[in-house]
Amino acid sequence: MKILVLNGPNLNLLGKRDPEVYGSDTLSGIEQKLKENFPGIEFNFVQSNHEGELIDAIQNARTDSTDALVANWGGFTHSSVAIHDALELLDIPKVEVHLSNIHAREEFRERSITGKAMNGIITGFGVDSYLLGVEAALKILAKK
Ligand code: CA2
Repeated sequence: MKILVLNGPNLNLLGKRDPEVYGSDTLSGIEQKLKENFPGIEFNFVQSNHEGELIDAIQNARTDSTDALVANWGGFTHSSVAIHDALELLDIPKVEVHLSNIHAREEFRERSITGKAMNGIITGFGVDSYLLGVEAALKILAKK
């Protein structure tokens, strides 16, 4: 079982600022927690500040036997039609996750463009959003 975990812009700085919004875990701490909680799963854990790199990773997942995608698109969540379009061409379980609750913040965070092309969105549970995201992807796979 192979799960691609994509992380968008600025998430490389997690744990270094705004712990009241995003918690105090670093991104590598989140990767560790995923590996500890799901020892049988091979995680391909990627962060990029570049939209094109994220799109390349989505496209590669069409052919490299990735079973599911869990993604925190960061700020691209609210702006990227290009990521949305790439996601529509990827036919595996896709779960969007957010550390913070995007519905309880500024109005511009309310809309998820990428979320329209995902199976669902888990938002507001801190690091647990990632763990729940993997659980959700496994549930979808189990029903296939
Ligand atoms: O809550 C989330 O996970 C977000 O995807 C985080 C994005 C934000 O644009 C989304 O609306 C919600 C921002 C990631 C920025 O990462 C930071 C890391 C350290 C300090 C400050 C921001």
